Amino acid sequence: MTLQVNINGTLVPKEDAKISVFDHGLLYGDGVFEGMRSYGGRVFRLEQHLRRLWDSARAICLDIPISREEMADRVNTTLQANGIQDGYVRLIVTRGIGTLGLDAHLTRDPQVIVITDHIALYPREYYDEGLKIVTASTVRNHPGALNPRIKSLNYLNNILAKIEGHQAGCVEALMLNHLGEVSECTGDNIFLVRDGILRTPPISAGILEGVTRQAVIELAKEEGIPVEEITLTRHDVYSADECFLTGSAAEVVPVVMVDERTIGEGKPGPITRRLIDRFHRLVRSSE
Ligand code: PXG
Repeated sequence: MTLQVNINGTLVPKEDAKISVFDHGLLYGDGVFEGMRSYGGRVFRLEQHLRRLWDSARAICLDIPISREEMADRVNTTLQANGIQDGYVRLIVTRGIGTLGLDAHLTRDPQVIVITDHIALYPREYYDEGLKIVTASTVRNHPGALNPRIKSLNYLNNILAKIEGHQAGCVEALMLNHLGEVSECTGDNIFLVRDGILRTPPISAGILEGVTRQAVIELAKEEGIPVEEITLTRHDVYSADECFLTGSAAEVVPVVMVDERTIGEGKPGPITRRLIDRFHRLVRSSE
């Protein structure tokens, strides 16, 4: 069965799922998106993802032409049409067709796209043994230039850092903000454990407010693990007992080496393992 893509409320086979070359989403990366996971046919924290999508759209003066309820309906219809239980969902809202100039006022009909697919998960050994990552020289976008809280279609900042990661033989790369502080990875948030305390950079470090990040903070608190959203430096990373990343695609994945420095014991730590376990139980219960 060919995959069906939802474009503006209509399901079309993926071969026919096409957008105009005059769409400002293509011409300028002008639009917003979300990446979400479904477990057992239900999207994990759909409302939070929709809230973030609407917040991102508002921040770039883009009116999403449908209601959140309608968007949620389209997500569920598309998952069902493709018979997807455990999968990946991508929402895209582009600025729509315009002129070849930058002017957003001259565009019309934002395009609303829902793609659902089976997910290509990270290999099992990443979770069992942990990842090795490097710090990218590409600095995370300055919040005053393009706020990382906006999940815009312009992801070149992250892509440039990810290329650096790949060049160093890594699947993720750590990004610092314009002050040299730890911000996040290219498609994941970062957490450290030191002396039993869980630490992660605050939103003010210039990061995306990850849905998985929020879920892990809540789980840690339930487990009685103290959590701090606090400025972190590379020194804090190198001297951490444990490190892990969170993201819709990766879920919770341990990190055991950063810039050739071994983190803690060089294997996934006990708090990381506990939170991975708790996270798996949470997504299965679809909270
Ligand atoms: N930071 C950035 C910059 C991201 O793009 C996260 C953190 C984690 O957020 P969530 O809400 O997913 O916990 C992201 C996630 C992918 C992929 O396929 C991931 C993201 C974007 C595009 C692709 O891994 N964003």
